[in-house]
This record gives sequence, C-alpha cells and structure tokens, in this order.
Amino acid sequence: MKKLFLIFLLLVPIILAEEMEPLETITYEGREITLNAVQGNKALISVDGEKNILSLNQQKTINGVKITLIEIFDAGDFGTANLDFELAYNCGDLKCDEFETSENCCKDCGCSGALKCVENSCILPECTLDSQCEDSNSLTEDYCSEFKCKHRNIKCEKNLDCNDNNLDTDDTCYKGNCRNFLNYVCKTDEDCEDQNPCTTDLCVNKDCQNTLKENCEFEGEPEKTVLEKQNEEIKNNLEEDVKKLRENVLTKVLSWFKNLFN
Ligand SMILES: [Ca+2]
Ligand SMILES: [Ca+2]
Ligand SMILES: [Ca+2]
Repeated sequence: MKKLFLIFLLLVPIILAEEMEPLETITYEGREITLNAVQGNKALISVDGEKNILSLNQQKTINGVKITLIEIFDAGDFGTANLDFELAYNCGDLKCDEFETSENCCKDCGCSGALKCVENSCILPECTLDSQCEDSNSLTEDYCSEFKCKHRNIKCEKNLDCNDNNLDTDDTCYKGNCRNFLNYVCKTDEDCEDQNPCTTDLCVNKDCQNTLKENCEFEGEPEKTVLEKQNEEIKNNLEEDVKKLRENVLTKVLSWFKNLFN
C-alpha cells in the first residue's frame, strides 16, 4: 500500500506558477525557461532555446513543458506575465520519454560515459568502492555511498584505543565502540564468602572456588557473593542487548519482505 502511495505521489505532476519579467530566466525541473517579451495580450517564451508565442489564457507545450499564460500586467515593453508550468513528461517513471535527456532527467535517461546519476544530476563519481575513501584517520569509518565518500566517527579501531587505565577491566574495541568489562570475579577470599559453613571459599586466579568440606551438613542454597551477582548482572545485560539486536534485524528483514510483496 505504502509503495502504491509513493508511486501515486511520483506521478502527480509538479505545477509551478510564476510571475516573470521580460528577459527573466527561471530553471524549472532542469529546464531553462525565459520570458523573451510581452506585447499586448501575447508573450514570447522559450524553453531550452525553443521559442513560441502564447496568447492570454492559452496553453502550449514548448520543448516538453506545458505552459499556460494566466495573466499579463502592464502590457507593453515592461509588462510582466503570470505563467503556469507543468512537465509534459514524467521524470521518474523509468522511461526515457520524448523531451527527457540526461541533462533534465538522468533518473530515466541515465548518464553518458563514466558519469553517474545522483539526485537527478549527472556527476563524476568520487568513488565506487569503500577502499577509495581512505582518509588516513583511524578513528573514522570510511565508506562510499551514492558515489560520494562518507566518514563516520568511531570511538576505536583497535583494543588499545579503549584503554581506560583500569587494570580491573578488559578493554576491547567492538565494531567501533569500546567495551570495558570487569575481568575478575574476586580479589580476596572474603569476596568469595558464600555464607555456607560447609564450603571452603577461596579466590584463585581472580575466580572463586567454593569447595565442599567432607562430612559437613548444611540446609539451604549457598549464597552468591556480591561480585558474582555483579558479574551475573553484566552478563544478563549483555545477553539482553544481543537479543534486542537480533530481534531488530529480524523485524527489519520481515518488513523488507512485507514491503516487497505489498
Ligand atoms: Ca520518463
Ligand atoms: Ca578512516
Ligand atoms: Ca582496562
């Protein structure tokens, strides 16, 4: 449905109303329109060099532009004219119609040689590959979009860019963003205290070891240490982020497919 609405919008002609003075030139949809002279109830008009005379309230197509002479003010050498313009062709329907050229509608007619059509103008492409946009700045991501080089700021390129001068965090660069996650579960044996009298609580290589003592009876669940809880929370948040990211990607893919069949 959305697609149909867009196509409808594209097919609606753009009409421009303009009051012009003699020898004035305007650009309308890539066409150069000049009011050459006003005399009595007539106006001499040219579109990209092709001339024609219009009488008051008359409509003529000159070089692919439908022009209506709506009104004339102060008829004479310095008179002005009120004109309506409408393209006689449809730029954007993917057909290179009569009067359409690379200059006024490269959307439909394309561009010659190495030129590429961007925003309905033929331009010499700045790039076709991301690698042509390298700016020697490691903190920008360089890419080619619509034949122009773009540079997106990123926070890091390598892990070293993320050093937070904190030995308790592992500093990594992930897709241009820094991650500084705690790299220890415990520092001392006290950090591993699980409130269970039947375990020996030790901190070994930054990790807790709670070993069951032999022939010891204790009812209930052993408690987690504060640090264990903190690390579990970080892990849960990370898993939540990854889940959201996956859902986002899936939604986008589904909506792309939906649009494709609408
Ligand atoms: Ca066309
Ligand atoms: Ca760069
Ligand atoms: Ca660190």
